[in-house]
Amino acid sequence: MNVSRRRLLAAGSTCLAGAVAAPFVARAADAQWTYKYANNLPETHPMNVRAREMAAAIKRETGGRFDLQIFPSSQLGSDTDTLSQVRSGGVEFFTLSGLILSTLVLPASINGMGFAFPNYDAVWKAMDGDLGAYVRAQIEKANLDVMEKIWDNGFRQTTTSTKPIVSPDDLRGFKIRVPPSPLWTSMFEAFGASPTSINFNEVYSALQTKIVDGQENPLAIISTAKLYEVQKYCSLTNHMWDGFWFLANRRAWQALPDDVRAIVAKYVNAAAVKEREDVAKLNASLQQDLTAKGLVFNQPDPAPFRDKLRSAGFYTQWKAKYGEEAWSILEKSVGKLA
Ligand code: X2X
Repeated sequence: MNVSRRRLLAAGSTCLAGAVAAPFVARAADAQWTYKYANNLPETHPMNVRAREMAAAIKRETGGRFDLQIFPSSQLGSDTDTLSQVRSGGVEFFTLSGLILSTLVLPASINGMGFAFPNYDAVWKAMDGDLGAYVRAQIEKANLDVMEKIWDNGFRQTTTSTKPIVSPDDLRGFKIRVPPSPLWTSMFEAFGASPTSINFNEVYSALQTKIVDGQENPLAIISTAKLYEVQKYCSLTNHMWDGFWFLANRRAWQALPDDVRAIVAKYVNAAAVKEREDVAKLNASLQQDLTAKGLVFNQPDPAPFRDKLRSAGFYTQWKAKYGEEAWSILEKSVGKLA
C-alpha cells in the first residue's frame, strides 16, 4: 500500500467530523506518489526554475498521480547528508556534483579534471557520449539510479576577498574553500594552496566570517547565491567543468510503474537540457552584472596553471587512480593530459 493511501485510511478512521477532514482527504488522495527532490542551489538558479516547470509537467502528464516536491538550498541537509539520504531512501531524488559523488563512486569526478575541457561543445559531446555513459554505469553499480542527462553547473571561476588570482603563485598558501571531494583538495594542494572542504550550505558564512579567503564556482552560482556580497575579486580561471547528476533512490525509482517512470525520466532529462542553455547564457552574460555589483574581474592565462598541475604530478596521480580505461575515455574527448 502506498503512503497516500495509508494516510487516507488513517484519516478516515480517526475522523469524527467528516466535513472538517474532507479537504485533507481529498488532497492526500490526489497523488499516488509524493517524491522529494533535494538540491543545494538557490530557488532562483536555473536548476530550480527548470525543476519547477518539470514537476508541473510531470504532474499534468501523470494525471496528478505523481507529485514531485522540490527542496532547494540544502533544506533537507548538506550535500554529504543528502547523499546518505538518497542512498537510504530518506529522499527519492538528489542532484549532486559528480565530484562530490566520487566519495562513493570514484570515477564520477573525472569530468572535473583540471583544465580538461576547452569548451561546452566538448563537454556535452563527452557527457552525452562515452564518458557520461561510463560514469553512469559506475553509479548504477553503487546501487543508485541516475538519469541520462547531466545538469550543468558550469566552468568554475575563483573568487577572493583579498587579491586577484593572476598566476599559480597567487594560490600559494591561499585559504580556499573547496567542496568535499578528494579531487578538489588534491588539485588545490597541487597549486600549493590551503584548501578546506566545506559543504555549499555553509559557504556564504565561511566567506563572511573569513574562515576562508576565497572559493570557486561558476558565475551563475556566484550570482544566485549572492557570493559577490562577501567577495571582492573574480578571476576567470575556468579551471574545471562541473555538472550535477540527477540521482534516484533505487527502491523508490523501481517502485514506479513503467509508464510513470518514463514520464518522469522524459521531463527530468528535458529540463536538464533547458537548464544547460540557461546556465551557459548566464555564465556568458553575468560578468557585466557582477561588475556592477562590485566584483573586480581578471582573466588569467590558463597555461601556467596547467603546467603547474603537470609538474606537481597531478595528472599522473589521477590517471593511476581512475585506471587506464576511464582515463583513455577522457583523453579521447579532451586530448592528451598526462
Ligand atoms: O558546492 C559547490 O560549490 C557547488 C554548488 O558548486 C557544488 O554543488 C559542487
